[in-house]
Amino acid sequence: MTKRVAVIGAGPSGLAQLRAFQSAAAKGAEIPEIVCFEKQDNWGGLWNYTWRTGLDEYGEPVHCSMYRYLWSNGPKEGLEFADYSFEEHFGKQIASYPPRAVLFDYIEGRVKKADVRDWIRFRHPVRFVKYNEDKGNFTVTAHDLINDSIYEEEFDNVVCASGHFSTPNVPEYPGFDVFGGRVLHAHDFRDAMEFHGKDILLLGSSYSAEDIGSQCWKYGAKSITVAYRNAPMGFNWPDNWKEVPALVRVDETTAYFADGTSKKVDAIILCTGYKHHFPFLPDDLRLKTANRLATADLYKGVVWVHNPKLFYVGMQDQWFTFNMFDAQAWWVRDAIMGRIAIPEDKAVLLKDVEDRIAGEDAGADAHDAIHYQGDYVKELIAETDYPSFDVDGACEAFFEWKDHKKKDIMGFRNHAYRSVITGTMAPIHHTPWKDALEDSMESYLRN
Ligand code: FAD
Ligand code: NA7
Repeated sequence: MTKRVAVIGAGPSGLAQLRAFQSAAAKGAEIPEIVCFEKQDNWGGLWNYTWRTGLDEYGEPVHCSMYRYLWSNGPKEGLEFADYSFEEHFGKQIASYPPRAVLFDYIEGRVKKADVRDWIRFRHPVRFVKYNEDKGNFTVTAHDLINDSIYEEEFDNVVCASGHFSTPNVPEYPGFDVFGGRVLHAHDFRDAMEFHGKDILLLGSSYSAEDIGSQCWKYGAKSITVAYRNAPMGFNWPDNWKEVPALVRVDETTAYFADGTSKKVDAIILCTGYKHHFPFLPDDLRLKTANRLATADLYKGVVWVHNPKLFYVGMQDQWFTFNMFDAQAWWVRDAIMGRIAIPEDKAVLLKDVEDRIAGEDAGADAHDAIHYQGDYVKELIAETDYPSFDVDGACEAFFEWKDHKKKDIMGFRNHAYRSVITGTMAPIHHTPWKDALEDSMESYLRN
């Protein structure tokens, strides 16, 4: 009987999994039956933008953490699919930091071409996964939201690709309950225009704080104050942008910081990160990890060490994204299809995890971290037929990107890089990022 494989999520990671199986089928291999469960009504994961926040029309937590005016926060040359270049999709080379809609279109283009949409059951959140010791398989419980019916099916393997930047980490600080303005998490931030002319406070010193602050600056916030817990981001910020030490408390109008200073603010945006959150998995299957490059309990970064029939894709913190998900998905496909053997000795799996954690910990800085993840991508690609590409070249794009940010945090998106897939240089975008207020796909592609 044909194996059955459940894929949870049709974001970039889940879609990479579908494309991996489809590419094997296209080469003549007999592949398992694939069922992808997706809780949203379309594919693309976080890139499937919605104006909604909180709960959706079915009462499900809204998955989207992206916002209007979001442009790629790293060069597209670092994430390009090795089997589907930007040039193939757009018919020409495009500038290096595409807005959200452009990247959505690119993600969608590859899976439309692969013709895998029928493998996906949209509006079907997975409610539970259980391992059946007696049968050696999984029972997946899903909710068909459209017909409001809950049902079970059995699968030989499960690939969890449900993402980990959707369930917000929401700290509380004294006085939030009396503060007169809005307090929201980055997950619920949508439109920077809301903060035009306002004094805003952001907590956090990572990507969300940097980018949401930059959006608000671009669209006319009066001032931006960012409170860091451990270390400031330290960029050369515009005049109306200030980094201050940790928030201590707020009252009705004012925020007070650890260095004794204070600032009257209109709104507080918590850019305090996300949680790996799998409410549909029982204790014996549920990944519990910090947001890091070497996750806990995943052999080769993808195999659940406590039950190697379960796989996770895309659970690492990310320098590499789409191409790393591909490398993982191709590897998982081959493990499921018996082309790659997973060691039977659990001690070997655990040692692999330990070594990966030690490898990450041995790195001193972002430069080492980029190399570390690049090496991981190379390791996986070497073991499958995913098209090999110049991973070191992608690392170089990341190094240049970091350098450009250091030089000009509001100008780094005006640079262009060379594709490591086609070798072509990207054009410089026609309008500097800070002036490109209209960021539709049509406008971006006018290069
Ligand atoms: P997701 O995109 O989160 O997709 C997971 C999918 O699983 C979703 O479709 C969700 O609906 C579905 N799902 C979840 N639970 C269930 C369930 N129980 N049942 C069924 N389906 C379920 N990366 C970049 O490369 N460049 C960027 O510029 C960039 N910007 C980012 C900006 C923000 C604000 C955030 C939060 C992330 C950004 N990322 C960026 C990183 C992002 O994580 C990846 O690009 C990518 O979206 C991860 O893909 P994924 O499939 O692993 O997860
Ligand atoms: P990250 O990268 O996980 O960063 C979370 C930030 O939030 C980080 O600076 C943390 O501080 C800070 N944090 C966490 N808890 C608190 C509390 N309690 N108080 C103050 N500050 C806190 O998440 P991001 O949302 O920035 O990025 C996630 C993805 O979204 C990323 O891949 C981007 O591409 C988009 P710390 O530095 O630990 O002191």
